[in-house]
Amino acid sequence: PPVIRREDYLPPAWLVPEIALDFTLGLEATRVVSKLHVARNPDGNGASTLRLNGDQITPLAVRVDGAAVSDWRLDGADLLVELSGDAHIVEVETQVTPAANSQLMGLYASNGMLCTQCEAEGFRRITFFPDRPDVLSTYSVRMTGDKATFPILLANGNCTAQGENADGSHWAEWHDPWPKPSYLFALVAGELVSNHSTFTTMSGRKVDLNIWVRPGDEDRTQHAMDSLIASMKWDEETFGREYDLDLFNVVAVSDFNMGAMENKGLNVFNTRYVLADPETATDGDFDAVEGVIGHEYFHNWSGNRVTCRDWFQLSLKEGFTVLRDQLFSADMGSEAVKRIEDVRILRAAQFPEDSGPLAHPIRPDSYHEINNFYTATVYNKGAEVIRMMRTMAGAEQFRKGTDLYFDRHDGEAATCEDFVKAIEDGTGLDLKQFRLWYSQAGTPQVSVSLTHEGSTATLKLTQKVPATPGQPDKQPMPIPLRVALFDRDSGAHAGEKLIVLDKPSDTFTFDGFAKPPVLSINRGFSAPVSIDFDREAEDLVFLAANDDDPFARYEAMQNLVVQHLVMAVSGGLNDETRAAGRAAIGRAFSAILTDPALDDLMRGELMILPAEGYLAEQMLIADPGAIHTEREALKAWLGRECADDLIALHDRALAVPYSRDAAARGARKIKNQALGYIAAGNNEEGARRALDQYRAADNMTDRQGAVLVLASLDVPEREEALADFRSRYEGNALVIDKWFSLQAGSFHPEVLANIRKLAEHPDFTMTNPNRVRALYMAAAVNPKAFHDASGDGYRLIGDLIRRLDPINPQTAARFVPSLGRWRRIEPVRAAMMREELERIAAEPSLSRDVREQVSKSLG
Ligand code: HT7
Ligand code: ZN
Repeated sequence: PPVIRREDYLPPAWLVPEIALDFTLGLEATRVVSKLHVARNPDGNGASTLRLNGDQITPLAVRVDGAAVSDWRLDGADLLVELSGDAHIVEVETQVTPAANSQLMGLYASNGMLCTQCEAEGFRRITFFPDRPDVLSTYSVRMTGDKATFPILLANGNCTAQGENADGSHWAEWHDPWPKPSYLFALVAGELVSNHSTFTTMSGRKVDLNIWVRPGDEDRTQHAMDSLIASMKWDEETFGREYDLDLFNVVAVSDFNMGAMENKGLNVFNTRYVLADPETATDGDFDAVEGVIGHEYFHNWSGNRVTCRDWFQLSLKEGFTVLRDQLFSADMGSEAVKRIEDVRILRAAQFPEDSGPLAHPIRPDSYHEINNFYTATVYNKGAEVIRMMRTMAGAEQFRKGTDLYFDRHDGEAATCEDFVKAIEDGTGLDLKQFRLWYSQAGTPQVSVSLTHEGSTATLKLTQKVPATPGQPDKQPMPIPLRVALFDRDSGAHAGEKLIVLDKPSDTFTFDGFAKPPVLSINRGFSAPVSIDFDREAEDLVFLAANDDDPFARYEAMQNLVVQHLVMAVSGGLNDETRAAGRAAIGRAFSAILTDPALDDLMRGELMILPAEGYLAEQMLIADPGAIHTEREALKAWLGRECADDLIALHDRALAVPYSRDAAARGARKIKNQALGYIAAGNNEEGARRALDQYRAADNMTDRQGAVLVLASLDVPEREEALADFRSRYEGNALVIDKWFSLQAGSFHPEVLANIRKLAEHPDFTMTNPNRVRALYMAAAVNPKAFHDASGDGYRLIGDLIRRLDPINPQTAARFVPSLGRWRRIEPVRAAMMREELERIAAEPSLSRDVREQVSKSLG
């Protein structure tokens, strides 16, 4: 497949200021008539040929200015029409088969209803169109369908007319006044019920809000509605952004490739990010609903009103919108905990991307398949890059920059460069060198040393941006680091400073220290870098107990454990140093368990051990077996060493009644954390407590937490809990997904055999992405299953990719990166991972999605 390059961008030859779409709906066959008002683009190349993209559709009729034409041509999947003048009306008829659309791109059937997914290039699977984000049109949509099958007919914008026909069908017309690119088009038809509310905007306009779900699900929509209203208010207050239509619809569908989609005025959501009640959703699920509802809503400005010029600019809308949703969630709950969670996600998903064969800058230079670039780099690192600008400018100045960006580019298809320029102009920052963050891939490594002489502490920092595929040499980037130096005796510091390392190496001096201070660096994770600082365990214990920056406190605890486990895995510990290392960790851990000044949400966060994947990232070549063994051994040791405190914590938390307030959520978090350690230290005690917790549970957080622990144990209580869980939630797809995930993600000795059995379970299906992810993504990220020494875990994922690719290539391709990590894994496993990739590569008809990921991974 051809490579698409950013530098080859050309403006479109033809624009489409208006489009009218007429759908005759059917699950098996839907007829589409599109009427395009096309106009020659004064900034285009003047070509007389109109190129309309298509994908697996054929033109049934083509008319130009009302007259049928026959001299149209197909160029691959695209339709070419010759036009003589500067403006024409081009009509094209197509027919699609939604029920056969297992890719879930374009128009497809889900659970008896029809819905669309057009980002990035799905619109061309519905009708022929210049399917690129810099062609903006106003859309009018007419839908006709059987009233019994499709009682609700929705599209973007406002409903302008509706009526009934004598044959039992009915119709509706929708008009969206805001010009938009085709990827934001949406249509939904089916039997739906809504939770309705209203929101009055800051200028006093009343907006109707609906969350549409299948009948029976409406009782689980209130949290989504509350989150939507909170998002609308927050965006007005924080970014000055007001909603711009009289109606905002959200529809939940059960078959969806990603989390949700921000179609103008008609967001389509994976049910997973809409439906939540205490009985079926964990606290984490509630938070995810709030975050994704916010994210999609915020796109109304960052993505829809100002869209992307081309798909290389994806981070323009996604990075910025992720930052906006992170700030929103931080304001809705605990800022400290949210920051830690976001960094954990970045490290788990983005750092490995940046250090592997699929590394790319947040603004990529080329791609084969754009679906492969909806990555943690574009989204999460993109957000971090914008967050750094905010840190350097300060929140108030940053807001001036974003106001300018929205004003300047409203109604346009913009670039990342436009964004940076607006931030530069609005804040007064000089971002010339900072732009490198957009073009250079790889996680910068900052080496730190701190010396002390007289009363002066000298901080020496050196940066290195590692080579990545296609980018062997890198330039130094501006790295904003929030630092504080603690006095050892008082446990306090004289104030935090922001320093910017923009050279390969630099020194910074700090006066007034009689004794060597303790350095707290990259506080709040002010830069998405990895810090290399070899320091005494006692300094980390000090920071874990005293740092007033919650992220830095968490980081100290993580570093303490990472340093110890990396040494342990590499065979660098003897009995004595192992005991000393554990003792230091034990002291810090026990301080966390008992510190009365900590709130439980934060305490729960601090109790989490670094993930095995993150530990592997710290090593040039990792042995996943050794990492697993050492980490589990440390967990068990902590479970035994701190047993009394853990049991006291578990008992205290068990006594807190269910509520959604922060204290009760904190109690549930430490309850599950404590249970995990208790079970690691003493399987029988853990199993007994877990089963009691399960039986007494009146909410999903407690229930899932108990099953999570039991699923990894080889005890009789395991079967009881798993069987009860399944029968209790029979028919609830989202909870049955959990049932699959809990088993596939477990550390049970037979986990791989269990996964193979689950794949044969009648509730398993390859056509529902949530179910596929529930089983197989849980397996792919489970180091015990995936890295099993037999290589069967690699085979499991390789087989999945080959079987899933013809059904849903986009979802299949998302499993490739796990195998692509082979270069960083010890040689025996690496060879087996590579072999799996080669087996996939040998398939004769791979999708573009999987082909690109596999060949880059082998490359
Ligand atoms: N902007 C949306 C991306 C998305 C998507 C992309 C490709 C294929 C299917 C998809 N569904 C949603 C979601 C978002 O980031 O807000
Ligand atoms: Zn998004």
